[in-house]
Amino acid sequence: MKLYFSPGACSLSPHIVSREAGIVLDLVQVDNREKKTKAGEDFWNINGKGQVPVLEIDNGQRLTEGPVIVQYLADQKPASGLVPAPGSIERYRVQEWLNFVTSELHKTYGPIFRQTTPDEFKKLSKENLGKRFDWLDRQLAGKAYLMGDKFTIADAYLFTVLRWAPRIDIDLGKWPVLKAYVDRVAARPKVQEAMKAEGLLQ
Ligand SMILES: N[C@@H](CCC(=O)N[C@@H](CS)C(=O)NCC(=O)O)C(=O)O
Repeated sequence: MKLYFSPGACSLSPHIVSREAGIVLDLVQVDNREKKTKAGEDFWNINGKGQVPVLEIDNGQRLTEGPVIVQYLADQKPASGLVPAPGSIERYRVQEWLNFVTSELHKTYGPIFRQTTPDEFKKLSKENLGKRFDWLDRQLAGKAYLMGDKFTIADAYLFTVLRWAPRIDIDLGKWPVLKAYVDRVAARPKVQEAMKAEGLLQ
């Protein structure tokens, strides 16, 4: 399988999941500004939405949307325990987290990163993120990971978007539980591997 990724972008989440699951993927780096792969392919032909991540599965089909890709990958290796069984209430809990991360966190960052967004909008978006972080800090109190003791695909995604906070001048130190959570996930050997492979760590 092939993963189209851009270093440090939301594609880091399926990248982490693949390594945690023991799935070896071919990594195809995409320049998200130029919309070209490293080999010079037009990325618009790979994904008409022009966004990473894209997972090309072995029959040539392409899957997009990070929260779906991570479930697909983890379902290939159910013994990894990265996602609860389909149909179980725990699976819906993980999906509840994935949906929260995608709609309440991930998509709030986008306009803050964009140079053309008016400052007032950026300020409001940062305040909204701060409110979500207040809530998350309480949810994670006394837990190692979102689902308890076990690292799941939802943690790979949450970690990926929390990593962006310093880039928009949000200091996670204001939320000690959240900060400890990010450090805990960052210390996982497979997470380190993925970050090194993307050039995010020495
Ligand atoms: N709904 C998509 C969003 C993916 C997304 O926002 N990708 C960003 C990187 S984090 C991207 O490729 N942005 C480039 C662009 O939109 O031009 C998903 O959840 O996978």
